[in-house]
Amino acid sequence: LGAFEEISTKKFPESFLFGAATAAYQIEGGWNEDGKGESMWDRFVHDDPSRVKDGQNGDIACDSYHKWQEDVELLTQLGVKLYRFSLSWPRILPDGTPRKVNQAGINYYRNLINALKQAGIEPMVTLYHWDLPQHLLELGGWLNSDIANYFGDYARIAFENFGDDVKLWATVNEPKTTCLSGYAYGEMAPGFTLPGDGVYKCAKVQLLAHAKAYHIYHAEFATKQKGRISLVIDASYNLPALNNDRDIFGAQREDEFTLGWFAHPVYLGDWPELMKTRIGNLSKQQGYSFSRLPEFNQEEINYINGTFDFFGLNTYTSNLITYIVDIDIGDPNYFTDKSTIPWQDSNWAPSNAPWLYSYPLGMRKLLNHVWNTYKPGSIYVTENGWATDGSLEDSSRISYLQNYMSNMLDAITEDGVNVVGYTTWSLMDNFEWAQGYTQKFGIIHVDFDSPNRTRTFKTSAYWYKNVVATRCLVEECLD
Ligand code: GBH
Repeated sequence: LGAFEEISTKKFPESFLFGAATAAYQIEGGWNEDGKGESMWDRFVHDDPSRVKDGQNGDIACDSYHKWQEDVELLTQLGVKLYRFSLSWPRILPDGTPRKVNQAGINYYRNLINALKQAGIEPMVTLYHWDLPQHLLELGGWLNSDIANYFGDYARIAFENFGDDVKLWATVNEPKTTCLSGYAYGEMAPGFTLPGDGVYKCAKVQLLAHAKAYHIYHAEFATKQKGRISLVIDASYNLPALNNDRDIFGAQREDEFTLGWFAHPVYLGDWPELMKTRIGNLSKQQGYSFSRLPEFNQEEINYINGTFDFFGLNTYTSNLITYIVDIDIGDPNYFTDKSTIPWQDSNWAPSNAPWLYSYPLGMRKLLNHVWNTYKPGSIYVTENGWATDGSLEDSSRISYLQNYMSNMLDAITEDGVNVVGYTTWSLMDNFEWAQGYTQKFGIIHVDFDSPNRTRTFKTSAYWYKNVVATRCLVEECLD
C-alpha cells in the first residue's frame, strides 16, 4: 500500500506556500549568550546528560544563533516562500516574566525577520516549541494555570516587537507531545512521570495558554497587524488493526485521545465526549471523587472554543490500532484510559526513527478527517518529514516526501481540502531532543563535528527545490 500509488501529475496551486521548519532549541545554540535565560531544556540536559543519546545537548546545536544569515541564504537557495521557526522564550524574557526584556534576544529575531522579508520569505513564528523558562518550571510549569498568564505577557511582547512583519503565528507546538513525553513518559523535559493526572492538567494549561495568546492577539493587534494565529497539533492517521467493531472503535478512541484531545476544545468546544466519560468512569472506579481529566467550566469552554484562524497540523506517520478490552485499570494512567495499542505495519517503509513509518495514504486520509471534523477554513501542514542516518544521498527521504506530498495534493485537488502551505521538517539536521544527533530530519546536512557547522544540500534538498520551482512532483506536470 502507498508504495505502489501513483504520484499526482497535477500542479500545486499558484498560491500554495512551500517552506521549511525548525525550532529554537533544536538549532540555535548560544544557550547562555547575550543575556539569554535558562530554559527547562537547558536544565534537563545539563543536570543529567544521560537523558539524551550520547550525552548530547543543544548548547551549540546548528549554531544558528550566529549563523542565521546562512540559514536565510539556504532558504533562498531552496526557493521557499515560508520559514517556520520558533522564538526562545528565555532568550527574550530571561526568567519568563516581563520583568526584564533581553534586548539582544529581540535584536536576534528582528535581524532574522528582516533578512527573511528582504529575501521574500514569509516568517511563520511559533511562540513556544518546548523551551519553557526554567523559572516558570519552578513555579510549576504546565501544571500551574498561572503559566497561561505568563504566556500571555510573553506573547504580547512578541506581537509588539515582531507583529508588523509576522503575519502567521503558531502559539504552542504539539501540546500532546509536551504532555505525553514531558509529563507522562518523562523522556523529554521536564522529565515528569505523571501519566494519570499531570498529563491531563498539562493539556488544560497549555490550551488555556494558547487561548490567552489568541485573545490578546485578536483584541490588541489583529486589526492593525492583520495576521493569523493558531495552535499546532500533531496527529497520526489511525486505522483499525482488524476490520472488526472492536478495533474500529479503538481507532476512534485513539483519534479522540490524541488529535481530539486538543482539537475538540479549540474547534468544537470542550474535551471529546469519549474522553470525558471514559476517564470520568475510571476515576470513579479508582476511588476519586472527581475526574482525573480536569473539567472545563462553561466560561473556559467558551474562552477556548473558536481560538483558531487556521489548522496547524504536524504529521509524520500512521498507526494500526488494536483495542484492548480487558485492560488492568488498577494503575490510573493515560494508556489504560485510552486502552489502545498503536503499532505499525511491517510492510510500511521504516525510517531511522522507530516511531516513523511511511504510509502515504494516511496523509490524505488525515487531512480529510481534520477538514471534515474541525472545519478549520484552511490547513497548514506545519511539519512533515523523515529520519535518516544523515547521509547526503537520501533517496528514502525523497520517496517519502514525494508520496506524502502527492497525497496532500490529492486532498487539495480531488477532495477539496484547503491546504494552503507546507513547511517540511526540517530545513536542516538538528538536535532531535532525547535522540540527540542520532536521528537526522534535515533536507540539508549539518556537520556537527565541525565548529563551522557546515551546511550541505542533500539530494532531497535539490529535489525539493525543483518541486518548489515547478509546483510539480514528477518529471513533467500536465498543468
Ligand atoms: C515533532 O514531533 C517535533 O515538533 C519536532 O521538534 C521534532 O524534531 C520532530 O517531530 C521529529 O521528531 O519515541 O516512541 O516515544 C513529532 C511528534 C511525538 C513524534 C513524540 C515522536 C515520540 C515517540 N513526535 N514521538 S517515542
